[in-house]
Amino acid sequence: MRREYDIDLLIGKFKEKDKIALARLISIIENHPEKASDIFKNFNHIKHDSYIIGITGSPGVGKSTLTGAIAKRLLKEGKSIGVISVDPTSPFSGGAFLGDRVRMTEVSLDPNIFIRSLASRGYRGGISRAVLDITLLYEAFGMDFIIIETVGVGQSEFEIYNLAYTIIVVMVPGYGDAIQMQKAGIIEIGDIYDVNKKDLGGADIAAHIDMMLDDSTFQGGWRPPVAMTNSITGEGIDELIEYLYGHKEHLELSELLRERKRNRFAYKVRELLYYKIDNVLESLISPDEIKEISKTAIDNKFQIYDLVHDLFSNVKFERKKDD
Ligand SMILES: Nc1nc2c(ncn2[C@@H]2O[C@H](COP(=O)(O)OP(=O)(O)OP(=O)(O)O)[C@@H](O)[C@H]2O)c(=O)[nH]1
Ligand SMILES: [Mg+2]
Repeated sequence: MRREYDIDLLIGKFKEKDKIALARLISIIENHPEKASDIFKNFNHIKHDSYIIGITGSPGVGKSTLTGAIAKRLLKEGKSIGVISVDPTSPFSGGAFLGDRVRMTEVSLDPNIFIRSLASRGYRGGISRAVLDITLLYEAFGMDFIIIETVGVGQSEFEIYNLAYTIIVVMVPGYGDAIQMQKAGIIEIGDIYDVNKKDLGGADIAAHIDMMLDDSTFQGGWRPPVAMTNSITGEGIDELIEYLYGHKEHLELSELLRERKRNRFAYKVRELLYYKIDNVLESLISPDEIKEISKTAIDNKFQIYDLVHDLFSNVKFERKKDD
């Protein structure tokens, strides 16, 4: 078949480190999740591990600019980098691409970096599936580092801490007080905190976070450091990179990196299972049955839970012998 031939051709070029082939394969996986297994089976023998960094924070705090600054440093060390920017403001993929490209212009021209922006909605199988699959493609491509940029904590459609090994939470001067941060769940998820836009102040917020961290206990023995950066001029980036390597080493020396890798795949496995169960459910309960109980529910709306319970109780689940 012509299409399969196309994929083989792309895989061949991909293995020769052709970035256009990488871009094409990402598009195929985004738009045709059912082809993912066909594509990934070509990489079974690849053992390469990329180190995955998550950068998160409210809109406009400078995540993309910071990603560019971090990438610039890592590129200088001869590392290769794959970036995934999840942009919630863009209504469609591609729209985000230009904006982030502008913010990362300097580094985007380097042959050792590949930048992909995604809108946070509108992907078959969901944004987290798309992001995870792109990280797998980056790993197969041989990227040393992967940086995932995403807005927000706790409210985003996918939770970055399931996918990344080191999480950098970015804040800015005037963000608010420590209580707000605690409420937002921010103080729990960071491995490193960064107060960006230090040219606008921010010593007070950095001190606040430090104080709160002093009062916290840490599983695994890592006390998150607090950095201050100006990601436009690059001030403070060296220190941030030091913290990054420090955390990476901490994870590598303990069992924690394995645990984070396990988390990443547990997340993926659960996702794939949900997807399959969804399909099974469709085959077990017909749209007519759903229509039927919906009709009943119009007159007996307070019984909706019982109706669904009864419908579900009547479903026969059988595990196939050869599964
Ligand atoms: N003064 C100052 N401005 C900065 C700094 N870093 C980024 N900016 C500016 O802040 C604005 C937002 O930067 P982005 O990098 O797009 O922020 P973002 O967090 O990626 O934004 P979204 O992806 O839209 O959430 C831009 O105008 C940047 O130039 C900094 O250290 N100091
Ligand atoms: Mg951005």
